[in-house]
Amino acid sequence: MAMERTYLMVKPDGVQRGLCGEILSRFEKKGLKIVAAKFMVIPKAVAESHYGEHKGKKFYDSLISYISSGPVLALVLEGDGAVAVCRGMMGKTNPQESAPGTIRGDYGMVTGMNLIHGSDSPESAAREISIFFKPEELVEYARSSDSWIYE
Ligand code: IDP
Ligand code: MG
Repeated sequence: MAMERTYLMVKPDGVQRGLCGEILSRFEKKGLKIVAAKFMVIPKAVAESHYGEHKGKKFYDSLISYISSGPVLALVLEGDGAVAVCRGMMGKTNPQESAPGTIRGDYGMVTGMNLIHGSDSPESAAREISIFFKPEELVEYARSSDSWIYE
């Protein structure tokens, strides 16, 4: 197994629409393990660091104000192939192109309000986790259900 950690975040539109529980519940039911969670408003400078790869693109300024516009639910989830599994559950960046059954496909209408962020590679995950969480905030524990999730 390739146990991985990924950084996920219910974006401000997801929080305002009351979808935190619904979204986290999907990941929990799938079998992902919660390693860390934090409810916070992202300071502009932190948003700029997180989305640094998009600096200079035409949507960058609106992306930074959107992601800082209200609280987000920041999460670290763990599981076998967690990065790709979670990206699949999120759906494509544009909710209109996301398959029904995915989070963006079920709840979103436009790219600028697409409800959720998820790391796109294990390397991005490590970088993003370190932006939002201190090492001691990542909780180590045994989960008894693991023996019924993994063979
Ligand atoms: P991802 O979130 O699916 O990884 P990225 O291409 O990394 O997609 O873009 C980061 C975020 O920037 C998107 O989730 C979305 O919130 C926003 N974004 C990307 N492209 C556009 C756009 O064309 N218009 C408005 N917002 C965009
Ligand atoms: Mg991305």
